[in-house]
Amino acid sequence: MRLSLRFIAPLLVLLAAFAWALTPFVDRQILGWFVRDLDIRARFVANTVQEPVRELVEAGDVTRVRQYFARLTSDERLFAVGYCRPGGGAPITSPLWPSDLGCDRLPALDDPGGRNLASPHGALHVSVAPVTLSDGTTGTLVLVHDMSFIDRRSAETRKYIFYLFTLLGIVVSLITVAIAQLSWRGWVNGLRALMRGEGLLRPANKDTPELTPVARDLRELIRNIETAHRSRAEEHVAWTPESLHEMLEGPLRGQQVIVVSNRQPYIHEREHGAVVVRRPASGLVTALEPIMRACSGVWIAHGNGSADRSVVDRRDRVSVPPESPSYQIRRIWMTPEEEAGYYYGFANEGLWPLCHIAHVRPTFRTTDWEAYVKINQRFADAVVEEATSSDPIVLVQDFHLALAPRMIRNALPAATIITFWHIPWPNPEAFAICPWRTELLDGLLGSTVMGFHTQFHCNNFFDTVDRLLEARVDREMFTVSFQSSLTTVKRYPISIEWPTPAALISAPIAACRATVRERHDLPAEHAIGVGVDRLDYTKGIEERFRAVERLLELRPEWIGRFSFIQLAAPTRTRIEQYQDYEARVRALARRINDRFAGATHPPIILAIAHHPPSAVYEYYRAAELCFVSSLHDGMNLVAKEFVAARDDERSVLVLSRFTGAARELPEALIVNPYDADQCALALHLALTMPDSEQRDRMQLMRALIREFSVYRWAGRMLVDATDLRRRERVPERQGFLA
Ligand code: ADQ
Repeated sequence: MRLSLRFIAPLLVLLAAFAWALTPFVDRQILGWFVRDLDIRARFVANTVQEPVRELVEAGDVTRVRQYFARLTSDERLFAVGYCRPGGGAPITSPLWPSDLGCDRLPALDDPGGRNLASPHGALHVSVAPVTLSDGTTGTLVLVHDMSFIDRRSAETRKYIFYLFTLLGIVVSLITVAIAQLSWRGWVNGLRALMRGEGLLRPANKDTPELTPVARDLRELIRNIETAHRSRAEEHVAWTPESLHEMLEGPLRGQQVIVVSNRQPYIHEREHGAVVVRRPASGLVTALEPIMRACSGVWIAHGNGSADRSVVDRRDRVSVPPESPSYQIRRIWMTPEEEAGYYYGFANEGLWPLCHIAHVRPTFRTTDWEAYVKINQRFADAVVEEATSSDPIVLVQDFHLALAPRMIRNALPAATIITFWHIPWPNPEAFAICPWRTELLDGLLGSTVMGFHTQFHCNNFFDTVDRLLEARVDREMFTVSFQSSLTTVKRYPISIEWPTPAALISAPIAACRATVRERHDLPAEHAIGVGVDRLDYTKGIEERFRAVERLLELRPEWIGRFSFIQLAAPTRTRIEQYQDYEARVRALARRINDRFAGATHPPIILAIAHHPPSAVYEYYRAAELCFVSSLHDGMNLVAKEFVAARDDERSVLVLSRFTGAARELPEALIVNPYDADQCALALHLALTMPDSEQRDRMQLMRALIREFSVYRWAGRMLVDATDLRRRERVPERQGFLA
């Protein structure tokens, strides 16, 4: 309506002004026509009455002349008639003769047009005609016409002009509004198509050529926005929670985002009768929570807390974060048997060792597989229930949910499913051990995008698909085409929060050094190495201890002057292999300490516990070195946390080459954890490294983590989701054009 008014108002104003300007012209024109009519009429009347008037005048009977004139004025237009004698004097007139019209005020006889005269009776028109007498002299016959009818006609004409223009205004307005609405709709549809990206690939819409210049500008604008977002992702510009928020407010405005992971971002536990909320220390939660907060999404996860069931609503949902609820956790429940089969069995005894190749045999049981299928379906069903549109963006996390992408795809074909595999992907020979290898690959290829930490893992995935499935692998375009759907396989290296939360690095380095040494009864100058891991056989904790032992063998000067503190969080303790591993690690630490029992301080300090993040960071800040010796690790966040913790730009990272992190942090001392001599040498090198070299290495590693934070990891996935969603709409249009 407002749009229509914008058209109609100026149009009406213009028409009114035009009518107003036109009226005097029309008046003048009408007056001219009527005056000309009156002159013709006057000549006609004069010609008709000339003869009788001449006879009556020559007869000298003034009374009869007057009577004759009075008869003539019975014609309604003829107001008065008079005769001026050749010699002048008062005219002989009909009764209504205008008093101020004397014979001396008449128009000239040779003037073909008459003269207009204002009188108390209204406007009058005076015209004259000669009356030639028998003595050769010429009198003047004066005909005075009433012009008031012209005023009446003029007023009527003005009225008709008004009606005409009003009608014209209404008709033109209606036509204009109808055309404007139609064109506007066409424009809006055209622009919408452009925004969806259809016009970006098709240079111009042939149905709406008028959109071509707009299309050009819009294409440029969209390209600029895309470039800005891409450059953030690709050109080392820092991503922040705010820029993630911008993405969701901009290109992804109004799109629903659903995260699916086994681990939940908040756990409700019952402690001493009261419910407490815990936030597990997890890079995943740190990265995905800003997205969830910004789009009020849903996070679907296993409810494993002791009070989880008591706080959810009828639909198993709870609002989080507790301090300012902005998104929902939808909890999935499972029986202890289901959890044993799906989580401990198939995921952690089967897939975990299968993918890590850390010399622990994977165990595959049919009952575990059945539980895995069932629980994946439960997660997928929850996604479908939570979806408020047919095309949500679904972020599926990790190896616990390999089948869910296909199950979600079957129910929501238009969904954008981004699956991230947090652990390594092995070579095809190793993967082929799994009895359900094709089912797993099929499940994962339900994804729109499949993400790994490194290109090496992407390549292994390509090789596996190539070897085990009838699929088309395009290594140039990084895609797999399987059962008429396309999966893009990309590298998204995960990282940590930057800047590091102030609470974690608030205590000064010197204070951390002093506190840690005091806690373990070590002297002020005692050198410390630190290791922080879940107590998992893939983390190479035994290899690490052997390297420390070898250091003391090769460089005995460190005996009693160096201790390695290992923080080890118990994990998957129900699984036998993990119980064995813990026993082996404890025994090894004991043996090495016994071997160097003569030293004033033990070489290995083993603290098996889950430490709060602030305590972990205190150790990072207190140590001379951090040793990450994973036998195989998707990324390894400990390496990045350690570097981020060292804002003093000192200390050294010794890093296994079998971690994803080693590809991003070449300034660390990169080692093969299986080579104890090499690792021992690296430890010695770290302990004796000059400050300037420590600073140079730290600065480079810190710069990388600053730019490639966990927000970039999430942001790049969202950028790709945006691009793919736009492209996915194109085939429908191409079909339409064909
Ligand atoms: P994880 O195998 O768990 O992760 P990692 O990336 O090192 O390995 O993350 C461990 C996290 O747990 C770190 O944040 C660390 O601080 C914390 N942590 C370890 N020991 C702890 C302890 N004793 N007390 C308290 N906190 C402790 C999987 C893959 C990795 C990948 C991540 C993220 O195996 O390769 O980097 O996912 O994708």
